[in-house]
Amino acid sequence: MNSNEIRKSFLDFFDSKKHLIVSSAPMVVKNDPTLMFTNAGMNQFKDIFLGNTPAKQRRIANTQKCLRVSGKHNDLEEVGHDTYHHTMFEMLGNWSFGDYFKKEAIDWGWEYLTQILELPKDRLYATYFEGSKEEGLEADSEALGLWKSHLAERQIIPGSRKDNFWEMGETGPCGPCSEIHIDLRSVEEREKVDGRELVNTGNPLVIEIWNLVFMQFNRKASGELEPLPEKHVDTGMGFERLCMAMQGKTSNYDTDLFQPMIAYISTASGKIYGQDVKADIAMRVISDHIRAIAFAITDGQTPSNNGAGYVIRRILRRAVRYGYTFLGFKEPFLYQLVDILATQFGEIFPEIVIEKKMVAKIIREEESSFLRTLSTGISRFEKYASEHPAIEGQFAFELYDTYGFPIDLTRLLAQEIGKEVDMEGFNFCLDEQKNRSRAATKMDTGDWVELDSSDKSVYVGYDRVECLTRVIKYRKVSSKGEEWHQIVLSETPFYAESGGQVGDTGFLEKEGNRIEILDTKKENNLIIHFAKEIPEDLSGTYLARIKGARRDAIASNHSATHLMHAALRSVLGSHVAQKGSLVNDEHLRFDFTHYAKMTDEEIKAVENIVNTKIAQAISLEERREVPMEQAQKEGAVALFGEKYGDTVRIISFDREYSTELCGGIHVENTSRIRLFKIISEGAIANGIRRITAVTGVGALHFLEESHARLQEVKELLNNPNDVVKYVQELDEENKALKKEVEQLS
Ligand code: ALA
Repeated sequence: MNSNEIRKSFLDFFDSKKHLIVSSAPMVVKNDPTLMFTNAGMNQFKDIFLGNTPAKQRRIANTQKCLRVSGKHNDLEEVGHDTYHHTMFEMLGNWSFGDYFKKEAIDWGWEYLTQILELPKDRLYATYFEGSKEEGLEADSEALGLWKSHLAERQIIPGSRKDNFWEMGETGPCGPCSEIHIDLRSVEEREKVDGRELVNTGNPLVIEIWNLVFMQFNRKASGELEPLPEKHVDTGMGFERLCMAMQGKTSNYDTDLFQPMIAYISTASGKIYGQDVKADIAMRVISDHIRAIAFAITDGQTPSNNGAGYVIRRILRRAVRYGYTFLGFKEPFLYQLVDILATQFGEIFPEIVIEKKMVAKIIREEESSFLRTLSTGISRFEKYASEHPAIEGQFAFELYDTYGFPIDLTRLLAQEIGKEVDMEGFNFCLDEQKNRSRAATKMDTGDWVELDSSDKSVYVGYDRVECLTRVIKYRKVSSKGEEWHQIVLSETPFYAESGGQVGDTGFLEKEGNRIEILDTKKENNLIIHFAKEIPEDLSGTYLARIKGARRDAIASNHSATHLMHAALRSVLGSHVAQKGSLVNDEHLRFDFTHYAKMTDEEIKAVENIVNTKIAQAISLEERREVPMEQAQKEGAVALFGEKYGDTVRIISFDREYSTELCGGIHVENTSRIRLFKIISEGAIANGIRRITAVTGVGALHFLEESHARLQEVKELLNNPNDVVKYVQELDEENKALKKEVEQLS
């Protein structure tokens, strides 16, 4: 079976077991401060496990794009050096939300592997949780018993907390798990050493393919395990490994998932895969990393200097560097592979096809700039080496930090001229930097103090700006030396930051006492209100009220963003796609794809269209809970990298003119925006432009200020009748005088 057939067989199988097949969530995580990237299929369902959101369907299956390059699950250093770890990989998963549990999970897993895929039973092993005294948890005898009906006892192995108790991160949903491993060694090897001995020992051919997690607990910040309201199943199967097993290969890179890429790299570099250890590693690194980079960009994370963007930049640089050093790629190369990805994955992840031009452009740009740094760094190295007997740790660190040189590259360069790198010094500098950044990003999150555990939090802010409410729970968090209190309310009019729109601010009031809410954010679908000061007793009924004038300014900027988006598409063309957006009470900022600087005429045309729409006083049409299918049929503008549910909210200002999927706050009528003015337009990356604009009072202030500046200039020039003409003459006179002075001197 080829990889597409294998993937399909998994989804078809769980479809036949009454699972709803959903698409992969974006790889870039937005609403969870504990995660940068999706690291497991279950991330998008975390709020269901925690009981924050009810499950709409109790059985779900999919393939999920995952990235394990930061945080608790990080495989980056292994990638390329071994044959079965990846940065980005697909995780096939089936879920039960409070529906079936261990029996069905195990029986169906077995049925799929042995009856549908017909993998040989004697090569399969299952592990189960042996229990933990420390945690006060018993061995999972239920899983053991269930496996006994499928496997001989020698194929069932107890496992420790490390291997058989799965946790998403430091906190969050977790539970005992049961893994399925496969032995892919030759018959002779298997006769020599029993596969049982090699399970979970790091053997590349006796590997885990599927993890069945029985979600039962929430790990709290205190380390305590708290039982979840319901029991769930979360499974994850490594798709690339499954393909290796099914296609009779001994490396993931030998499957049809990677071979087209490796063949292309091989032709381009003139090196044959399988002949030179280092070139092979480089080919594996590139064919792996290009997937992570391209899909991260497609899902909205461009390479940048900090946070998640920096992780992507580091992966890209790692690929460039391996190509440069071991395959001789001195010119941008990676971007050429995007086409192959689009052909291979277009069916299951259509976003890569639609975005491929933009993705390739961004990658190419990054490559060029890093290749320049790389050659500057190499010159720096050569100069330094000619003046010093050895390479000091501090200098190696500078190369690493400023030029993105991994230490093995510096060592390689040193080795070539017979010099040593002071590794102790380098590691010291590296540790120091790690400690610094750890201290800068450290966040201590206290456990929730629950006042009312039975209650759910309801958002009423689309219809109201105030409401009566109660505090459900609160906790203390501290980061970067600041302390905050986070509060969850039973009902709230506060909009939580999302879709580019900032969070609301306002007050909670009870009997003359006031708690000031300084920000509102979402975490796993919970709306969290941020306060500096809270009273000791938070019980009782509060009036929650948002700052109305600020909210009106935000709504005005948000609606103007929609009007401008449509205007940009009509003035510049339908290739304009939103790439980023920020809406606050002062301005709106909008990033979009377009390949040239906008001319003054184009800017004016966009302003005119938007101001005409404002003058036409078009009423807001807001539709909630529209089935996604219908929204698509209507051609509502959706964004890649956004996770949408089965039903969506649609915002239109004249359906023919502007219709977008949006969860934000808008004016009731475009006339409320009053005035729209673009104040800047520029490039932020190759092919991506940024517009900043103002509306309403903000636009008036801008015009007033511009006018005042002009007045000042006029006064400085003694109020000429035509100031422009006057300045032109002044400029010409100045040039003539300069020339004369030059001649004279
Ligand atoms: N969530 C489990 C894992 O990632 C299935 O292994």
